[in-house]
Amino acid sequence: MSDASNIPADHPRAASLRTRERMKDAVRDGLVHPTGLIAHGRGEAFDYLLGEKTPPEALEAITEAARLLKSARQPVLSLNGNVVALAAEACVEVAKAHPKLRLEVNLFHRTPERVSKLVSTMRAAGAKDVLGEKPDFRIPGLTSDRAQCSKAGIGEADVVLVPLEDGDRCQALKAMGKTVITIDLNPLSRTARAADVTIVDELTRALPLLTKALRASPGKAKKYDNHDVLQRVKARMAGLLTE
Ligand code: PTJ
Repeated sequence: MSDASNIPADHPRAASLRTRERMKDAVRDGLVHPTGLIAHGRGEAFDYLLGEKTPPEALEAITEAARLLKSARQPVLSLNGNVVALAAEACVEVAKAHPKLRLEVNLFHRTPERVSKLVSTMRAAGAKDVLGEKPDFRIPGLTSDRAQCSKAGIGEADVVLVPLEDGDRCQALKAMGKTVITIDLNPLSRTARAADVTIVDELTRALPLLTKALRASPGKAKKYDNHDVLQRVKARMAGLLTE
């Protein structure tokens, strides 16, 4: 299989194969870091354990995430290479649903060229304002390049949505007193466990649901326990394994 046009439409996993092609092209174009393909494969494996469907626990987490984002003083959606390659338009829709939310490119494998390409991709997808090209702030306690961010974005944010995150930064953001929301198919990851709200779902399924929740009128706040949500989603995955 050399490109997306060779994938038969009736192939049972055509959608997944097309996404793989898109990720491969995004590596070629310098948007996704090569190790992003490994992260994607790990995500695919965990998605099997969800039956490739949004679980009810993710819907609970999405409702809580929307509530936190709507009541935030300065909410930020942090973007990495995988997130932009998979879901640039869906991220723009989230931002449109919540005009206070700022978009910021923040990378683990940071180069100025990659940041600029990702910012341009977001602009081409309809984003008006994307931070990240002029970092003027460092996240304390992080030695990786991911510490470099914008004061007006992640630096001053009180609520940060960080999909497909690595654990170190999640913990560093928490240590700064921020509320962290993540989208991560792996409920065992350090990020999943450290975040305040973990949406265990596939990014491209979860983002439109988040947009819908942001547009909905706020319902009554329900008690939310992230540890309990993670326990239930793990039990769901284990159940699927033993079916
Ligand atoms: O673009 P950069 O340089 O910032 O690098 C981005 C990656 C993703 C390479 C970097 O952040 C990384 O290595 O991440 P990790 O530590 O592999 O974590 C990514 C997490 O996202 C893993 O737990 C995966 O299971 C999960 N994941 C992968 N694809 C998806 C996903 N979760 C939801 N939807 C997906 N499509």
